[in-house]
Amino acid sequence: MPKSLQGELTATGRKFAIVVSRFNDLVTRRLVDGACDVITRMGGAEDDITVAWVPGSFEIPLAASLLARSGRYSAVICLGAVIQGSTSHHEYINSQVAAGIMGVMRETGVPVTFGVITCESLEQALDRAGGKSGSKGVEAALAAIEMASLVTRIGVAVG
Ligand code: INI
Repeated sequence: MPKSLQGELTATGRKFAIVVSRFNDLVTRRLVDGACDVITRMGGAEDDITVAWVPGSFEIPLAASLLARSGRYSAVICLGAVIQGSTSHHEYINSQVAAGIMGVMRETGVPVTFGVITCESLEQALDRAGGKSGSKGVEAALAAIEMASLVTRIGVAVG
């Protein structure tokens, strides 16, 4: 029989950090609400959630890195909304943010999840922030909860 390892969706007793961009905050405030809601529904305490606001998504990786390195959090949840405008600015931001967040996760060993919406319009962004297409905030928080548990279980399994 193969030995199976899976994270469970319980946030009880865990501390989470959320890094969120103030740019497009009509959207990102909803992502934070969705993430906090799911953490508390899975047994986490509101007092165990720290929310760090950064100016724009480009600044997310630095704050995520500092929080992950602090050793205080089971996972870091990154939230933002990059909306395609009339310039190519968004293209530079998108590629750097995704790579930056992945780099923080690899370098620290702390789960860092990606809840940055990338889309063409404000309407699409709102759809993905608790509207008709679900919530990237909820998705990123669920992934953080599951990965935090999995990291603990892998630690136990490999001694
Ligand atoms: N930041 C975002 O989070 N979303 C955007 O859509 C966006 N656009 O399109 O410009 C954006 N720009 C700001 C950027 O993230 C930095 O804060 C800025 O360049 C300063 O470093």
